[in-house]
Amino acid sequence: MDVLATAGHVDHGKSALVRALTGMEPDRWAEERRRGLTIDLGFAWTTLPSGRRLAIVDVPGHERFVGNMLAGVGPVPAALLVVAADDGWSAQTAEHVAGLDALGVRHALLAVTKADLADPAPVLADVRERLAGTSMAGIPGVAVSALTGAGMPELTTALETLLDGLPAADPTAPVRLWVDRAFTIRGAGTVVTGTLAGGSVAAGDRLLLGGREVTVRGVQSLGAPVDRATAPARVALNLRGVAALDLSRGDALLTPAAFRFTELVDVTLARDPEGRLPAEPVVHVGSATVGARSRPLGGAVVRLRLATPLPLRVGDRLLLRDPGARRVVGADVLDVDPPELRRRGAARQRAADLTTRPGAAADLARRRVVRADEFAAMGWPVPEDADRVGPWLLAAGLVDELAARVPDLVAAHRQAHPLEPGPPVDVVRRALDLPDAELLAAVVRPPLALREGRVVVAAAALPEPVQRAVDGVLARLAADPFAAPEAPDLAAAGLGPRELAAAVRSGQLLRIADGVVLAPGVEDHARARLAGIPEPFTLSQARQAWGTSRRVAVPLMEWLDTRGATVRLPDNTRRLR
Ligand SMILES: Nc1nc2c(ncn2[C@@H]2O[C@H](COP(=O)(O)OP(=O)(O)OP(=O)(O)O)[C@@H](O)[C@H]2O)c(=O)[nH]1
Ligand SMILES: [Mg+2]
Repeated sequence: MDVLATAGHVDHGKSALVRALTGMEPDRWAEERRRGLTIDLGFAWTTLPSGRRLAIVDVPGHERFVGNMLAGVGPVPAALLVVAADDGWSAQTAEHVAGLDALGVRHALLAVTKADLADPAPVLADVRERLAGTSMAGIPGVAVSALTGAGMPELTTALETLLDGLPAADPTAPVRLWVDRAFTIRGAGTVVTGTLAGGSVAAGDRLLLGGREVTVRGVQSLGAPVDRATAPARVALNLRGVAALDLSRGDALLTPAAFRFTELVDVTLARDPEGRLPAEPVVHVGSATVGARSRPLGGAVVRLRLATPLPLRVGDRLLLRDPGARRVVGADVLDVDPPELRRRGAARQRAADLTTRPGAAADLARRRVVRADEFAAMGWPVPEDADRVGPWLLAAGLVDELAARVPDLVAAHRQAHPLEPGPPVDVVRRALDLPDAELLAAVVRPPLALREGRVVVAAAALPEPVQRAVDGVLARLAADPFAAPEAPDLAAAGLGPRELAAAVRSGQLLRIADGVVLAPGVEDHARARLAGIPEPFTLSQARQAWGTSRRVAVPLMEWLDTRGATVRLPDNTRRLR
């Protein structure tokens, strides 16, 4: 199915043309029919001779309802511009064309209607000339009469050609259905309608509406139930989990986790607005209309603070309207999570950055690290050279850059805290300004390693005979954790000062004092034994609890003090901390 929206001045014959094309009445309200005036959006559909199905969103032409008009055309990619042959280019022709131009609508067809009342040729020529400077430059034009049916076959043919040229919608895209109507049907409950511009919806789908989850009970398209509606399509969804009163035009039903709401966006104006951009433009996107405050950052780059958060993505086209001056300008979203601008000159710098370095890779470079799902929800593709670590995405080159900084951090920490095997991971995480310690796995490289919550110098391989000797010492310490071997024993095993230093560096032995080595983990053993004796205890009592000599007990006690495992009291006794 394809979807297009009408556009054009009040009374120029939009609804009559929709009626002639579809045989359906687009003016839904009694008041509309009584006054012969479209007030709100109307919906009709037909099957063209080729078999192609076409849904039409019929918009009001009256200047008072331009908000409704924009909500109708917002999510629709193609337009049918209607101009009356007996009236020609008029105020709302201009206003609607400006709106479509700001939205960047390129796929459109001009219908000069009421051809039974006046010669359509001059109007056709005039309108096409006026469209020359817009996104709709060069669109085909057809003269028709809804009254006599003249030109209708040509209009149908031109429509088929137009629809043939529409870019295909992405059926796998996440759903962002901008609601244009919400109502209650007796027996069925809440129903919303909208133009599905991407993705697909089926019964049973869960979608997010603001913060709440709703379930799709059933889907209708063009008045008939369907198993699944795939974009582009007009859809009506029967929803569970929400009352119609809680829904209104401009709400969006979203694929969970695929979008994030934002009230701050940096945009680039599609063209320089004639005159200044208003300080408080009205922003239209999809079927939503929200107030905003604008702040020019430099060049065509503007920061918008929205009065209500919207589920926007990078690349979205917004329409900014100055209600007072009846001026509109298009704006493309460049960033949905922009940095605060505090320093002097930050705004100008930001504008320059966004202008000279657009795109996903540059955005990721500015963020350094971001969760991959969040980056995708902003609307970015994964840059080719980005690194992935668990759920995180890192800017190109960042992993290497950080990895190169870790050895110095570890060395500095070991210098300041010689008794610690290395800095706790959180110290390194903070120094590298990383959001999560799990990222350290990617930046800690041999000979460094992550061990027991610290970044340590990993067990560099020891020469065979040294390793055997160290294993012997460790076996002995496993049997008696406080029996530090005597210097002659170490020497006899081939463990001189150099070999011992290497074993300590590798983390296999712990040096408590000159010539006193114990196994890592001795702290736990020491504390366990001390926990078994009354507090406070003397050094001698501790030594007895450990069953070791003064040669070991004295430095071990001091080592425990330094680590904060024990507290030394004024009378020289100690207790566990
Ligand atoms: N003679 C003639 N009259 C037409 C034709 N098309 C529409 N009309 C008449 O023009 C008037 C306005 O037509 P609508 O279709 O309601 O115009 P509209 O553009 O939908 O107006 P709004 O929705 O209010 O903006 C009606 O009285 C129609 O009968 C046509 O081709 N020929
Ligand atoms: Mg109408």
